Amino acid sequence: MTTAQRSLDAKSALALVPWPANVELTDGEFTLTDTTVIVAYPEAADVAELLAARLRPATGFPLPIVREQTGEQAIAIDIAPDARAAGPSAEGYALQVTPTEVRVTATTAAGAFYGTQTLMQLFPPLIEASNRVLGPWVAPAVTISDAPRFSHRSVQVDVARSFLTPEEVKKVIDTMAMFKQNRLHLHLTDDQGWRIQITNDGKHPNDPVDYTRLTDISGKSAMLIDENGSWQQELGRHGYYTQAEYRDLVAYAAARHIVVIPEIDVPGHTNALLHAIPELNSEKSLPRPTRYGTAAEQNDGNVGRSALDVDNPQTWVSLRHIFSQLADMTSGEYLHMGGDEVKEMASADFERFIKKATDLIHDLGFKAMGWNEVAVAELNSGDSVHYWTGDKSATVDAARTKDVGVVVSQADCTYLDMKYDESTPLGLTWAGTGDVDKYYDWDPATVIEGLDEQHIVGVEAVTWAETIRGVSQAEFMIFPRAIAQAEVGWSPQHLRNVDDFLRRMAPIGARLQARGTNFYDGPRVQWDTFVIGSPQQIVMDEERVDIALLAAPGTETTADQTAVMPAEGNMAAGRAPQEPISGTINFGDGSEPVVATFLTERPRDSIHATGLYRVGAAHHFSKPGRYDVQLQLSDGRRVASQVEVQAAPARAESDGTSAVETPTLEIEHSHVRDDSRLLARACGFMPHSFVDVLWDEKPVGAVFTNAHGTTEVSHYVAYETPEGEHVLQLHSSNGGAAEARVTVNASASQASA
Ligand code: TNX
Repeated sequence: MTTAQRSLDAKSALALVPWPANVELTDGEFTLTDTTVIVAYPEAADVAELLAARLRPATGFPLPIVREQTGEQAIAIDIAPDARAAGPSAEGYALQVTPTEVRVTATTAAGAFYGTQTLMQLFPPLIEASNRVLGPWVAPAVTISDAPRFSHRSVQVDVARSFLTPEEVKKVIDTMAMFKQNRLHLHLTDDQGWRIQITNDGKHPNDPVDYTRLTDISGKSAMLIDENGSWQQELGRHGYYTQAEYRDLVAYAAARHIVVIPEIDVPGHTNALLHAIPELNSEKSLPRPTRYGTAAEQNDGNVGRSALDVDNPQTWVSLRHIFSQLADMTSGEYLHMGGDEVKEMASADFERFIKKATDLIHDLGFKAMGWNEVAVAELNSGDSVHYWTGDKSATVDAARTKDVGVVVSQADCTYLDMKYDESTPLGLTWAGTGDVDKYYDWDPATVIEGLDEQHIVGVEAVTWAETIRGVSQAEFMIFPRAIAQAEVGWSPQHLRNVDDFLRRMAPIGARLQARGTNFYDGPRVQWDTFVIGSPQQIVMDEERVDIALLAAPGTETTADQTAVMPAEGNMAAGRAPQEPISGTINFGDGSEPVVATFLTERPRDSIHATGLYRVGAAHHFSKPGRYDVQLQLSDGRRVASQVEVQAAPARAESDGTSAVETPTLEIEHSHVRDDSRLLARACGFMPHSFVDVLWDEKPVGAVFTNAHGTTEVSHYVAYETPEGEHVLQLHSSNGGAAEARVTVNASASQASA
C-alpha cells in the first residue's frame, strides 16, 4: 500500500477532530487491557496522570504509571525537547499506535497532551463513560505527526451577564481540551456585573476607593430576563470569583494546556464599575449618576451607554490597581481590555483612552488585546486586535503597519450565542443563525481581506450570555460549534472539508454524552449510536437491573420507555437512528427473555440533548451468583454483560417519618435602599426546578434550585422604588411558596456589611 493510499484509508476509517496534519493507517490494532501500563518519561508524569484519569473509570483497569518500559502493551509518553519527530512546532506531537504499543512523542508537555487527546479519539466513544463498561478497547494502528495551524485556539465565555461557577467553567475547560483548544477568554466584567474579587491590598495610599465594593455590589447583579427570551424566564445568575477561586481556575486550565485570558472591558461596558465606585463617576462618565452619586444598575442587554471618564485621574489610579491585581493572577501574556461598543464617547477621547490603557498593560509587563474598535488607536508590535465586526481596514492597517496580531472572531462564523436556527430557544440572531457546518466552512486567512496569514494569531469562538443561564445551557450553545472552531484553528486548510468533517462528527455526540456534556444534537450530523455492556454488582432484592449503556444522540424514548426513537418536533433533534430501537434481555438464569426499558437521567427538552440511556429491566434473581446476561437490540446488535448477585443484607428499618420541608425565604437585610440588590436564600423547594420570583405580587422572572432544593435570589430593587414595605415572594409550580417582607428606605446601605 502506498502512503497516499494509507492516508486516504485513514480519512474514511478514523473519526479524528481536529483532523491531524499527517495520518497514516497501518496494520493491526492496539488493545488496552488490564495489564497495560503507562510509561511516563521525565516531565510526562502530569500528562500521563490526566490520561490515566480519563481511561480508568470506564475501563476499570489500574493503568499504573511507571518510569520504565518493561514489557509490551504499554502506552509510552515521551517529552524529549530535541525530538525531531514532533516537528518544529512546540505544540506538535507524533503518535504511533502498533499492535504492541502506543508511543506519544513531543517536545513539550502541551504536545504530549494533544497526542493523548488524539489517542482517546482512536478508542470507542464510550471509553469516556464515568462508570465501568465492557470493552474491548481497541485502537487502530496509525502513524500520526501533527501540529496546529494557529497558536490561539480559543473559546470565550461571558460570566458577566450571567455567572458560571468555577466548577461550571472547569466543565467547559474539560471539553475544550479534548479538541486541543488552548485559550479560554473570560469576559469578567460588563455593564451588568463584576465577577472578579479586587481587594484593597497594595492600593495607592491616597486612593480613596474601596475596591471590595466591586464584588459586594456588582457581584450581586446580573442580567434580568432578556427580551429575546431566557429559558423559563430565568434571571441572570449573579456571583463572583474570589482571588483564590480564580487562581485555582487558572491552574486547572493550565494543567490542561489552556491559558486563561482575562478581560476587563473598558472604557465602555463599565456600568457595573460605575454603579459600585462613586469616585469614578465624574464629568464625562456615562451614564450620569443618580442622586446617590453612582450610575444606576444596568440589567438589560443594551450596549453602548456606559463610558469611563478619560480625564478623571481616579480612572487611571483605579484601573492601574485593578489591572495589576489581575496581572498578578494571570499566567499568560495577554490582558484583554475590551474597548468595544463605546457609542457615546468622543472618538478623540476614546483613542486617548485606549493609548493610556495599552501603556498601562505594557507597564505591567503584558501584551494588550482589545476588540477591533481599538485598532484605530496606538498599539504596539505583539499586541492583538480581536476582530469581531464592522470596519476591517483599521485591523488590516494595524497588522501591517504596527505588526499587531489578529484574533479572528468574525461574528457570523464564530459567535456561539447566535441561534442554530430560528426555533432555538436560547440565543440572539443579529449575526445570523447556523449549525456546525456554517461554523466550520470558512477560512481565517480569507475572512479579513488584505490580512496576511502571518498576522493571524488564531480564532476564537465567543459565547455572550444575555440569554444563557448555567453551564448546561452554555454547553448547548457552545458544542458542537466550538468543535468545528477547534478544527478551523488546528487543521491545515487544504485538508479541511465540511462533508468529511460532518462524517467525523458522527461518533462525537456519543463521546460527549458519555462525559455528561450537553450539546445541540442537530440535524446536520448523522449521529452514530453506541451500545456497550455495563457490568453490575447488585443485591438480591434490587428491583431493576441495568445491563448496558446506550448512547443515541437525537433520540427520546416512547412513553413506556421500551423503545428509543428519533426525537420529533423538537429543536434538539438529530437524524439518527432512523428506526426505533427496542430490545430484549436474557438474564442468563434460565428465565424467559424480557423487554428492555431505556432510562435517562433527565427528560429531553429543546435545550437538553439527553439520549444516554441505561438499558435494563425489572428482574428478580432467585439465588446469588454470577450471571452472564445478554441484550439483543432490534437493530441486530447484541451485547453481553455480567451481573454479580449478592445475598441481600438485613434491611435497615425505616422509621417511616420522612421530613417534609416547607419552603422558606430568608432575606439578608430587612431594610434596603432603592437601586440596590436584595439577597435572599430560598430553601425547601423541589430540587432542580424553576421557582417564580414576584415583587409586590408582580412576576419578575424565575430562579433555578440546586440539588438540595435551595437557591440564592438576587432581586433588583429598582431606582426610585417608593419607600415603605414591599414583599418578595417565591412560587413554585408544584404549589410550594414562601415570602419575605422588606422595607425600602433611602438611608439603608447599598453594600452588604
Ligand atoms: C456584541 S461582540 C458585543 C457584546 C454583546 C454581543 C451579543 C462585542 C465585542 N460586543 O457586548 O454581548 O454583541 O451577541
